[in-house]
Amino acid sequence: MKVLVLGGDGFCGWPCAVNLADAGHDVMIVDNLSRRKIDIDLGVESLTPIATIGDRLKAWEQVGGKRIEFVLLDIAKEYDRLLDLLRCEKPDAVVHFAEQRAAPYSMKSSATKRYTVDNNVNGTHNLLAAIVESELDIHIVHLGTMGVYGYGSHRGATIPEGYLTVEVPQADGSRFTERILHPTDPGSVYHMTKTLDQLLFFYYNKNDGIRITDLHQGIVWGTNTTLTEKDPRLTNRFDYDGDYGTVLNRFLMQAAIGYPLTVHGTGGQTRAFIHIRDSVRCVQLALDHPPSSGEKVKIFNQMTESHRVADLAEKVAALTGAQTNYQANPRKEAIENDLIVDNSCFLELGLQPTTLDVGLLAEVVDVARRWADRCDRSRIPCLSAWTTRQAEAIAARP
Ligand code: NAD
Ligand code: USQ
Repeated sequence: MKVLVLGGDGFCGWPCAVNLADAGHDVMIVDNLSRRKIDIDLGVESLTPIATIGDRLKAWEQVGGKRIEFVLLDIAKEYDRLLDLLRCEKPDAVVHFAEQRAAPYSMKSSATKRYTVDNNVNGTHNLLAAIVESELDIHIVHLGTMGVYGYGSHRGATIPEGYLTVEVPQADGSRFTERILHPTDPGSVYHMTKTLDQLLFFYYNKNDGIRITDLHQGIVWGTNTTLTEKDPRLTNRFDYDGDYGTVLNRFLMQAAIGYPLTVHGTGGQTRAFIHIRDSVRCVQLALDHPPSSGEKVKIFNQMTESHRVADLAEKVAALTGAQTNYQANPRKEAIENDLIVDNSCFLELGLQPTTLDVGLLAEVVDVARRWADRCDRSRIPCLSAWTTRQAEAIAARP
């Protein structure tokens, strides 16, 4: 299969691209390297040293399977080049990772809010419009987020895979049932762009019959896969800073360097998680099981388990002896929530979930210890505030 991996230089995209190449597919990474530029703008670096895209690809050619091609292209701005690329490559599938993916970064300023909306919504829309204009039958596999469903209003209900069956009352007292997109409740400008992506997919699938799989992914933890471990130049990125670091990897890294675990609020927030190795496997499963022609957008909940933030901190503390620092929450979010998720689609396709076992947690701590001297402790706190109220609370932190 010929696959374009949009955003294939990023944390989820890079291990996915090498995995697909290893499986024998023709892989082309399309990336504008904006994430590396944001690192420079923020003055932070991945905890693990990452090679340039050129060195990554050279290393893969030496130690890996099939060669991976690379095209430097901004999918949000370079529509004509994207269309030409599709026409020329005629891919069977496009895996779409190419978005600004950090909620705190999206809430930093009006400039980052606008950039996140422009980049994510235009990128997704350009891809859809270009597929229609190319007249090619290309399966899109998009990385969405569990955050589209929101946290806090489910009252013990199980979150279905994208669609909700509702009963609609009629004036005469009768009712009809309908399968609708699950209502959205985004918790940041970033998460909001993913809810807009969902509507774009719904429309282009209905109007133009584009075959789409939207993966509502939970928080990805871990760093490398067996393939990215094959050579130091293949090493995956490890974000730990207050804007791009995600909660579990941050806790494991904080424990490794003796920094008290930064729990926001009470830590009653419950979130969905998936290990990077399972994330890679899920994308492959989604590519192997495309929707058929005329089928509605397939939506899978790409997560394997849910945890409360405070429980994660406790687990990491038990493993490492770390201290915990409950601190004013920079986000406007529910103090606590339940989260029961249906993920049966991937389980039925054969996913064997990698759960939070002590061995894998320790593996991340080991990676973090190895690169501890690359950590800038001043960049650990999350300082991007959702509103002025949270900004004041952060400023009042002891
Ligand atoms: P990342 O920032 O590491 O990677 C994103 C990649 O896309 C980067 O290489 C960046 O340069 C590229 N990119 C961004 N905008 C682009 C554009 N306009 N044109 C071309 N390339 C562009 O992020 P990630 O963690 O790998 O996330 C990838 C996708 O998975 C995102 O859509 C994100 O929303 C989703 N996701 C990530 C997580 C997670 O925990 N990391 C969880 C759920 C969903
Ligand atoms: N949190 C802490 N301490 C920290 C960092 C975070 O308590 O040091 C809390 C946050 O307040 C939040 C929760 O942990 O309640 C999750 O935060 P996160 O940064 O780990 O995850 P999030 O902002 O939701 O975003 C990440 C990815 C995003 C993806 C999303 C999946 O960056 O791309 O879409 O996870 S999900 O959370 O399922 O929506």
